[in-house]
Amino acid sequence: MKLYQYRTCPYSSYVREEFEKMGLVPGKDYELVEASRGTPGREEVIRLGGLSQVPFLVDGDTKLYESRDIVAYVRRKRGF
Ligand SMILES: N[C@@H](CCC(=O)N[C@@H](CS)C(=O)NCC(=O)O)C(=O)O
Repeated sequence: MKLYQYRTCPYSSYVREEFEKMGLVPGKDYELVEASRGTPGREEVIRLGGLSQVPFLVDGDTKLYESRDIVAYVRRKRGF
């Protein structure tokens, strides 16, 4: 599971915080990818999802842009 994001984006912070509440550890349970504008991470977001927006989650074939959808998806996946 990869979360494309950047530190000062409030929607990205919300997702990171909710992941932390679920006990998910970056670097262990998911990969954090720096995706502020102009970074290779942002290019990947556009290539994979078609939009230049973060946070963006990729989990296998699942690709999600909306922070609330990302949190809801991972909650469901973790059985919360
Ligand atoms: N409704 C979206 C909003 C996401 C959003 O507005 N993200 C901003 C950054 S915080 C963004 O990607 N803006 C375009 C950009 O940074 O190029 C969500 O909840 O995830």
